[in-house]
Amino acid sequence: MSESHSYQMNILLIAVVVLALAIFVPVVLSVFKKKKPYTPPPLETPFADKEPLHKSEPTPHTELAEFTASTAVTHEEPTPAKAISVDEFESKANIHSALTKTKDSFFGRIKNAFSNTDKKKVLEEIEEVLYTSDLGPKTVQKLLDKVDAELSNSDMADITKVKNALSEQMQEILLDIHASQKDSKLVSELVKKQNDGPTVLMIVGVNGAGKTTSIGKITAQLAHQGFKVLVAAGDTFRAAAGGQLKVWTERAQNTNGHVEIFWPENVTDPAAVAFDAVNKGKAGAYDFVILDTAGRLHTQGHLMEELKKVKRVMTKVIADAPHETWIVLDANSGQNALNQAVEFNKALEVTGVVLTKMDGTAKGGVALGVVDQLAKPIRLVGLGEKIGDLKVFEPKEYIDSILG
Ligand SMILES: Nc1nc2c(ncn2[C@@H]2O[C@H](COP(=O)(O)OP(=O)(O)OP(=O)(O)O)[C@@H](O)[C@H]2O)c(=O)[nH]1
Ligand SMILES: [Mg+2]
Repeated sequence: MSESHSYQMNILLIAVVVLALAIFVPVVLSVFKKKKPYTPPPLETPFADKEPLHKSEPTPHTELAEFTASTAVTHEEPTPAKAISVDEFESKANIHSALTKTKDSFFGRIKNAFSNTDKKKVLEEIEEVLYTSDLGPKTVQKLLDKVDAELSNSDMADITKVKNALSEQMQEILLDIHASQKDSKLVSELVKKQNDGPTVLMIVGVNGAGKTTSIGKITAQLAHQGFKVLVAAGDTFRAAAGGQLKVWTERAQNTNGHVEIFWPENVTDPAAVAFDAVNKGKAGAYDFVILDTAGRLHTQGHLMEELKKVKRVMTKVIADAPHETWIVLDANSGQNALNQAVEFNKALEVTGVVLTKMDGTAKGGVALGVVDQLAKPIRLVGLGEKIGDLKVFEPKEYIDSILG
């Protein structure tokens, strides 16, 4: 074979190979493309069809570890607070107008039960109203027993007599427990002022109950009276919590009072904040130290343990501190507020209740249930978002408000 012929054969061979590749490569690629992609098996979710626990609860904090996380928390400086006008401080809010909706849903509905003159039927209707008024079963039974025992068949037609029976039972539940705060109008009259060192108040409760807001209102009032107050930012969980407290502190300062915030940078352990705050309060001759805490669910055992520790460390500085431990409850939580109160009390032995958001709620009946269940006084009621919207709880006024 001549050299030129062999060269031509080689060219031909290469051309055939190139042609073959041009045909087969796309075919092979398309086969790979068509191959079904891998899809993982569905995750097993055995509880997917179940109702979540604590459906109505606020979003819980996740883990204790996050409370004591080593990541440094730097302060988020809030916008400075505006000066408080006298109008705002001297709020006109009162429990009578705040409880209009509660009265309508409570005594308003009881009144409607009087279309009937048969005692048994009237009692049944009253029972239904009471059971849906956030009082709790134990309290409902007491009220029903009273109405049943006090009234004869003919009395049942008399709404005034039923009202008086209910009022008497309510007084029985509320008056004795609140005897020590009778005629008190100010926070300073509710707490025993310590002669030696600051009076320490610890404020606890679930998320969003109104702890920080109530502390702001309490502080403003104390400062306005001339007390020296240290407010401690013990909510180290939420980055913005200290800032929120600072705004309230500034507003309280604007009442011409001496208020300071203790908000240490980069401290993530709430027990450390509490310990240092009480120390500072003692060394600085403060009249009051008020400790804000992070909201938590009463069902979160580890977070309740943490709160116990916060309380315990304060005794290392002042043996009987905190002198008051108040649980803040949102009146709108109704029956759930009763559970919160019971569980927080088990863990911390609370000394009183601050019942917030009483303005406009139809669930104001919860006050009666909480006192009956807890056997602790309601110290204060929140009647709005302004600095002066916090009043000492007065049982008689409360009873009159819900019985119309
Ligand atoms: N209408 C009304 N709103 C209130 C009252 N008290 C508090 N609030 C509002 O409730 C919301 C929550 O209040 P906070 O003081 O932040 O509650 P908190 O318990 O400190 O919340 P966390 O720190 O998140 O646990 C705010 O919008 C307050 O303005 C009250 O008595 N009446
Ligand atoms: Mg708060």
